[in-house]
Amino acid sequence: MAQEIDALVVGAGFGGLYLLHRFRALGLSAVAIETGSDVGGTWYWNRYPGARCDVESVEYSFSFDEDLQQEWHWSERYAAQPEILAYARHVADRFDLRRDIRFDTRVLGADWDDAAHRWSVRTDAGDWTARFVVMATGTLTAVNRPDFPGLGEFTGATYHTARWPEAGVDFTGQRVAVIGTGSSAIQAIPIIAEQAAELFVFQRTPTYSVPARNGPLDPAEEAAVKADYAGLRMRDRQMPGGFGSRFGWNDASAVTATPEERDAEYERRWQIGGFAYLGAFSDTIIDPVANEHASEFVRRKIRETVHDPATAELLCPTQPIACKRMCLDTGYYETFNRPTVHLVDVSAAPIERMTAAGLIAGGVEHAVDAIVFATGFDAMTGAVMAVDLRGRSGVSIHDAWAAGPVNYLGLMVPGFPNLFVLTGPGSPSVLTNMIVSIEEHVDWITDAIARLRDGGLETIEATPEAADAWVEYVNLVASLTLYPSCNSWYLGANVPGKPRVFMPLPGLPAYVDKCNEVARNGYEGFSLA
Ligand code: N01
Repeated sequence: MAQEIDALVVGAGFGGLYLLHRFRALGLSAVAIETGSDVGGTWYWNRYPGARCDVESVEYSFSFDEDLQQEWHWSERYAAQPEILAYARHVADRFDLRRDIRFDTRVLGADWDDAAHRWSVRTDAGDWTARFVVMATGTLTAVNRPDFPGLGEFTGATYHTARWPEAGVDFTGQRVAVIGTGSSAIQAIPIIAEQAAELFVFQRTPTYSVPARNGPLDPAEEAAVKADYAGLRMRDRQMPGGFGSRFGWNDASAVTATPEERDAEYERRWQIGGFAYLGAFSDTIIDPVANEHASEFVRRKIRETVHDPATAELLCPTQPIACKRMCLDTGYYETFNRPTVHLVDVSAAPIERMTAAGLIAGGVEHAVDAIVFATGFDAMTGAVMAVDLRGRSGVSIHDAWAAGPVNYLGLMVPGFPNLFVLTGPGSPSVLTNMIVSIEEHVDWITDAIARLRDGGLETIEATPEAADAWVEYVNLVASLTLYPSCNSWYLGANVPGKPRVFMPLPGLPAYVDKCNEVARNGYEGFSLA
């Protein structure tokens, strides 16, 4: 017998936690179903060595409760995974959310019942029916593990950064291969290199990385933030990515600046560390000439840091900076000065296969004791499509999204009434401070449900016309930037066979204004019944 509730939330990461809190306050009966054994979502799964956030701790945290943000103390400028997980646990306990979370349970599918106006939800531990379903499944959840030939033949240990053993791994004395050089690899490599006897880094595309300049959180800075936390949150929400207002966005153009002005600004921000670098000039993401200036400055830093000129050259990216997500590091480029660390270029001669002893690339076998897959995710759509969602007339999400994700405001898919996607494709999502985007979406969804209830209505659904126009708009905005100009996971290019569509929408403030305007205008673009 299915259990009846008002709202079912898939996932108990930061999105799921805040949804439960808001739904409860609205008087809804709500339950979150979570595959993991605890809360935390991405911070529950990504336990690889060196995992930490690339948004500063005082900004990568909830703003919805003043007492919460005043009482929590972050120890570092960029919190490491265990501390962020502890924060998620604290939020769950402080707001007594655990009683409505079912852990170690996977949502298998959900079918819309048009007569009852409810979703029938199947899990591997029983069934539910719910008026509303929210996919709080996270954007970087479904693991991408390339299907290399011979994978099963390797006799050593294999790991994926996003499914790291809870007990940790000691690589002391081992020969280790790391496949990938994205954000996860760039954080893990310096630490694995300290332990391993030999480390082989298999690089297909070099990535731009800027020093994080992490360290203990300065008590004076923490006090200043807490003295006006609401002000900081408000200013951050005016930034394109919902964070970084303290370092600001320089309105000047890199193209018209003199070489001296450019270098001074890049250097100033390089010293600050982190994403401040991308705010050096206003046209970095839109003008190829401006972008090349910012890119070349990083290449110069790489060449200054890495002693072996051939290795330095291999580490220098050629795609526009920020086209793939920029990385933050602590000692990444310096790691390649260790005699035990070897960069293997697999751009032209890809990894061919695994063998019992290791892996073959470019015709050379590299014998190793362990292989670390830092190969990323089937981003943004992977976790939503892993659930067998069937909307009106049994239409599957796989059919609805066969040519790429279609939705309105990134929030609702036509033909799937009362089903919301949190921070999904078509919204700013991964281009932002995720917690800000989560709060914006949860507040909007909660308000929409309250509006239905107050109006004696039962369903809300995006119209196909509004969704088609929205997809066109997202593509148009992306095409005005350099984001779609390289093979990134933003485009789905990292997963063989995935439709190539630029998924996130650049520009948080304009997006939030649009969502609020839609709500003010009686949810235009949605049909309410
Ligand atoms: O994954 P990625 P990630 N053969 O997709 C390579 C967030 N995050 O887990 O670029 C050889 O970025 C692939 O090569 P290429 C953040 O948003 C945040 O590192 O496709 N190589 C690439 O180098 C980030 O962007 C934080 O040519 C193969 C790597 O694997 C996102 O998560 C920390 C390959 C995958 O890099 C994903 O990051 C960590 C193959 N067959 C993650 N297939 C912070 O907050 C893939 N690769 C700091």
